[in-house]
Amino acid sequence: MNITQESAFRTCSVTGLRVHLPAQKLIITNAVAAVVFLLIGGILALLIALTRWEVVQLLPADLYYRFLSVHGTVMLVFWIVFFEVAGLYFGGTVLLNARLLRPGLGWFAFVLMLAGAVMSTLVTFAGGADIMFTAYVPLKAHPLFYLGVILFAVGALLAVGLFLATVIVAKKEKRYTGSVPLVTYGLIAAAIIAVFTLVSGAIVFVPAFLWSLGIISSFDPGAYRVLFWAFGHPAQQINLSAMVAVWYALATLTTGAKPVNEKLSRFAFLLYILFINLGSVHHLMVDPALSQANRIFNTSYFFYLAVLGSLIHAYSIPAGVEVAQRAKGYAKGLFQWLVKAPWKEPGFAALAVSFVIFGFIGGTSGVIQGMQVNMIAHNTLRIPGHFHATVVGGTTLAFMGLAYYLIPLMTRRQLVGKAWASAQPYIYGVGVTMLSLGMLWSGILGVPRRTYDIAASSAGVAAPAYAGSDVTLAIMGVGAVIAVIGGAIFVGIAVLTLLTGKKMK
Ligand code: HEM
Ligand SMILES: [Cu+2]
Repeated sequence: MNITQESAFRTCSVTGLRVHLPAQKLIITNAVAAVVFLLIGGILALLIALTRWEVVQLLPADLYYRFLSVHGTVMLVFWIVFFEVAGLYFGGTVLLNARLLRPGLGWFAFVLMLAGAVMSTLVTFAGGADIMFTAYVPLKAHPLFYLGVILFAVGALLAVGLFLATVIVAKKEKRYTGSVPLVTYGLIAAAIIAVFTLVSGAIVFVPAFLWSLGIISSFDPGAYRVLFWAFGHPAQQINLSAMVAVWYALATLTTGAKPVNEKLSRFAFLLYILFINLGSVHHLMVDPALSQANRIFNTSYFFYLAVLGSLIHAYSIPAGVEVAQRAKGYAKGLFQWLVKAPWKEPGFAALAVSFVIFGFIGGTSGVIQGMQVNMIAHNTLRIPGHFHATVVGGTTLAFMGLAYYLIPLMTRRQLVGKAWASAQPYIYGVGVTMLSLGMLWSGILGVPRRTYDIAASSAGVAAPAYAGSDVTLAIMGVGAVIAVIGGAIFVGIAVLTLLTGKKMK
């Protein structure tokens, strides 16, 4: 098949979008890989959450640390990035009416990513990398763990490059007119941040790999931490930009909303690119290696310019929905537009729940803990409490919402269990809310993160250490069970649709 020819395209009978078939295959394959890693991460999530719930304490200590290490990487890197690559190919081709430039390169990138992800996951399961998500030097893992991460990062970098080249050529070939759609613009912002992030990842993991092989004799832990967070925090800004882009997409898909002020929304994405990296220092607030001036400037000033970007999106997305709803005639009083919103539509439910959890729990706790309060929040459960509201309640749920449209559109199969899909965002949302609040609240009571047994860690401390945490950890544990059920429903719908969904024309 000549991939540039019209025969390489089909026209979607539902949306009228033109779909480049080689891109479609890559989108499906990357999304499937993403869901498989989500499944692995979700099973581990349940096990570690039921271990942190002290009265249950399910796993033995060594398995808790091992599964925590796998859970963090599999979820935050493999699930999210595979899905993002699928999203980039979608935003760069289908939304632009364009062809994917080099499908072969896309497959090469996929093979690298898959090989890397499988390698580092297996090594960690085998006990070769019980060093948790941050992999802080001088904790040392088996060389294949680092090699796996490096292969994955190189593959992801190639995929991002392919996306950017595809967008540029689409413009040259006049596949679309005017500026790129806002959703693609948000994805371009994510891709630009991704280049910086993945290069930083290489800069930190390549020496760690050599150090683990014994080729270089030492790796300064202070330098490692600074370099690691040049990768670790910007990676979250990729997730943030991609999530916001998906929010705009879901708002349009489910209510017909248009951005009320497109220029302002674009400017907000620009703020992410320009200022978000400076915020990375919040991870190093208690780090003795950095000067006080550095920490204060970054986390008390520059950081807020990125927050401003989020605040702009936080108003413009609901405003877009409101304008679209009012135009449909739901204009009575202040809130008829909201009451009459399509709450049973999976994409809208995912958008709304993800928006609320991200905004009210994730964003606020992030702004609070990203400044001086970090001095008391650091290394307590407040930290995972914050980021489960952002990357789980926010990004993961938004991606699930998009998948409810992406999967039928790409596989031409009807979604299996639409009623379950309508309920899923609410179930997942209740679970993640309890999980996050339980963690945040436990952390406020002083409960440390990444600790198998707080009873042991508080030995010798006058009672009542962590008083009340029995209740807050129970809230976290019950929330985890509900969230994992919600996650399982999503995986079930995705897999069943792929395998048994009724074929559409
Ligand atoms: C139903 C869903 C989930 C549950 C119940 C859950 C639960 C947990 C628990 C209990 C911890 C350990 C906290 C500690 O002991 O310090 C944890 C850590 C973590 N989780 Fe999740 N999680 C879920 C989903 C996710 C998702 C979707 C992501 C990423 C997109 C994620 C990313 C992480 C990360 C990065 C860590 C920290 C690992 C580390 O400290 O090295 N989780 N999670
Ligand atoms: Cu951060």
